Amino acid sequence: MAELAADQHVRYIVTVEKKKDSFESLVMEHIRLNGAYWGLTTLDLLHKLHAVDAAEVVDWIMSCYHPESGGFGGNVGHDPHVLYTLSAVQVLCLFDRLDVLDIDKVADYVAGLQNEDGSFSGDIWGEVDTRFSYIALCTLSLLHRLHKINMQKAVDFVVSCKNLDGGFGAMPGGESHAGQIFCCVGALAITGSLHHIDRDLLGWWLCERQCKDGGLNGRPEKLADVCYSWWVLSSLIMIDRVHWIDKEKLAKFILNCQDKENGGISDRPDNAVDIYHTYFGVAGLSLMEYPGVKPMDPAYALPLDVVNRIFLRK
Ligand code: GRG
Repeated sequence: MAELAADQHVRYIVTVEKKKDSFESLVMEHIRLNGAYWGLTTLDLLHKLHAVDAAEVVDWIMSCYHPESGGFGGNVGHDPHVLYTLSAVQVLCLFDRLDVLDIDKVADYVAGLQNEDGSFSGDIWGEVDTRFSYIALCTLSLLHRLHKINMQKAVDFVVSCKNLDGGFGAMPGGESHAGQIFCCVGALAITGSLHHIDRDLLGWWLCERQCKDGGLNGRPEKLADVCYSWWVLSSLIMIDRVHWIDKEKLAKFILNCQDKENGGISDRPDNAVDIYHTYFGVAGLSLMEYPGVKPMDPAYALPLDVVNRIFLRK
């Protein structure tokens, strides 16, 4: 089996960050904070977080903060949204620098996006999606502020998005999709509500995502994509059914998507690499206990030592 080209991936991540006028940097302009989470978490998983200047990163993160609302934008001067707020909190967790936050202000921003039916909007414009339920619960939990929301209603909304096939969609009645399943299972794991899941039924749907090439897809009839290594495996781990996947075939698929010379991982073999698939490829390998990669927490999507530091120190 091919090996993980860890040094090349580290070099790729550090250079993407520096090449501000590259194609990848330009298309990621509006989601830069999200990209920072993907890149920096990958560096940490590969034991190389020190390859970047922590103080510089923290200053930049805080330049995306909106003190009036308490939320973070995807880049300097961009509007606040829960997705970037979670990324900011996650990156600050990586560097153990939550101390720079006005924690109650940030938590109030997130809690203020909860709707009457328990769902969460992504920002003031109101779009509702189970992604935002997960993001809100994950952020508030990392900040030790879950008590600021109506947790029962938050759980009830997620459960109302469960389908007959055992999966979950973006809204009640929405098609089951591995990305949304991660969000709903993660939300239920964080709130201690996994008993709402039929583990065998969902485990069966999730393990059917493994394609002949060893990779995982996000829903029936679709092509495998490296990112589903994370969305599917993390969900299977949370419901204790990860042994239903052929891990060796999946690891081989991920490793075949590497650019072994210049670093980076793509969605499928021979495609162009990007930072999103590099993160989810390495994260997937972490969930399969690949040697040299730090273990990850499947619910918080952060290295396990970072999550332990947050919850054991409290
Ligand atoms: C902290 C890891 C972490 C996540 C934050 C944003 C978020 C919460 C979760 C997103 C979950 C999600 C919906 C992932 C799927 C992303 C994806 C590859 C969508 C592509 O959808 P299609 O329809 O692709 O283009 P398929 O593969 O179905 O053809």
